[in-house]
Amino acid sequence: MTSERRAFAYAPAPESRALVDIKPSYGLFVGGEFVDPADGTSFKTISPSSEEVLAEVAEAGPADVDRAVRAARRAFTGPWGRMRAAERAKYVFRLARLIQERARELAVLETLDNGKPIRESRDVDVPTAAAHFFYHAGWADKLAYAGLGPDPKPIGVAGQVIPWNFPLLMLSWKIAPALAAGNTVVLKPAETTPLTALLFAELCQQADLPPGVVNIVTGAGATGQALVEHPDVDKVAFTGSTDVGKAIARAIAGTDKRVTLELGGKAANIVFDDAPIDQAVEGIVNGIFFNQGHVCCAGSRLLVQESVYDEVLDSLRRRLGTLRLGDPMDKNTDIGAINSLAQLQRIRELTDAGEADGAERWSPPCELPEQGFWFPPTVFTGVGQSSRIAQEEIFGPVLSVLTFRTPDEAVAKANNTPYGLSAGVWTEKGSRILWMASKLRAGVVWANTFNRFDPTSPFGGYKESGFGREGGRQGMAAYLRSTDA
Ligand code: TAP
Repeated sequence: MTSERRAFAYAPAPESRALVDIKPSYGLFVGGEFVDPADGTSFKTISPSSEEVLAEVAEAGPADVDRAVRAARRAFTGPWGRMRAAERAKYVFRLARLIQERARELAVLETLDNGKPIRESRDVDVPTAAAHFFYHAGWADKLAYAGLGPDPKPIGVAGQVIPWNFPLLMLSWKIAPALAAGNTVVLKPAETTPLTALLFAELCQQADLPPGVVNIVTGAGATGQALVEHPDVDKVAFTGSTDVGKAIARAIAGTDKRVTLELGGKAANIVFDDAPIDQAVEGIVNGIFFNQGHVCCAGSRLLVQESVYDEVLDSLRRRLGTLRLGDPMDKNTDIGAINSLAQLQRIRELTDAGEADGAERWSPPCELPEQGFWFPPTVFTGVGQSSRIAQEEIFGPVLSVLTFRTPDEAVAKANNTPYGLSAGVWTEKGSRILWMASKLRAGVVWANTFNRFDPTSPFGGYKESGFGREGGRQGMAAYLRSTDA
């Protein structure tokens, strides 16, 4: 750190760790209670910022997954399936309230297990998770308005597999609509971030949710595979990488399982020369450095109109010099730890490939802590369209900058990707925003903002970003069977 920066350093302001009671070990949550895995195996979950072991977590094998699916089936054909919709709504609402009541605890636990800054888990992840439960509670007795006929029915048992980047939030995207529609669920969190899902299991107990409505099976990829391939799972909901999404699609092809796949992205964040530059720079920073860039819809490709290239890049570099990287539990921290060593190695490999392809790497002066997994905010300029850092999802705090001259060229470059999850457009012209939105092959197009999420708004991709939507009426439809046919 330079002496100039040290002069303006803030005093540390860590959130209290005492807010959470992490147990030394956790079982699987099946049929409303915590149980030991059939073969007794377990794995450790660590804090990525310190490499400290946080807890020992049970690893579910096929017999455990089967037990969880059977518990979910019993609840579906039993109390949950027979319950009046208005009663079901009360449970979903109660879960929303409990997330709010225990928000501090959930935020601290998420930050410890994931490495993301406490400011983000406290101000974004947890409130948005609660908002998903509140929104979907309202749907439970209004399914006739989902656009699937007068009396749509739940699908049955949902097998849900989620990634590590927004553990509690992705859980809420999965569980809230499934329950509101009358399904029961078995959810597998990511191996590196199981703890908030296990605390959510305690909230289900606190809410007196009938046993088996929500089941949580922890484990690695093999547990997820056993879940999605289980013959008594009616609906598969997966969020994760495109490679695993393709494997799941192959595995369930030929079955009558319903499926939604929310996969990777390589979003273009497009800045025109008439954009409010200061605002755009904030949007660029939020687009790629929020959550260390571990965001499926991250604005990882910046497309800048040539006439404002120098102005945007100068301003961006100045702004990046003010970002604070370090202890995720410190409320002043902007950039936390990379979630795992494996992810750090992937970021290193791709950024090295970017340099080998001839792009120029830049990072602000930034001290990395010695313990834990860290990567500095990084900007690549002179990036060719075919370079790996322009084509592949890095899933880290790394921005690839390209330029364009005309709107047509911006559209062509933005769409030159196998993905199609999101995009951003920065311009003062409303007509240009609408024109661009109609041309961009992306599930979400943000105008003069980036990374905004709302449970009422459907979210999902085109092309290799997957299919199906989460949020809004479209998200509800993914958990319902039409009775029209
Ligand atoms: P993945 O490696 O695909 O893992 C996602 C989940 O699938 C994890 O729980 C993983 O278990 C499990 N899994 C691994 N192999 C499996 C298999 N063969 N069958 C069933 N489940 C399996 O992704 P990730 O690295 O955790 O997450 C990053 C990816 O998620 C990025 O590509 C990102 O873009 C995407 N993502 C997309 C969205 C949306 S909404 N489109 C949102 C967030 C993230 P383990 O972790 O235990 O191995």
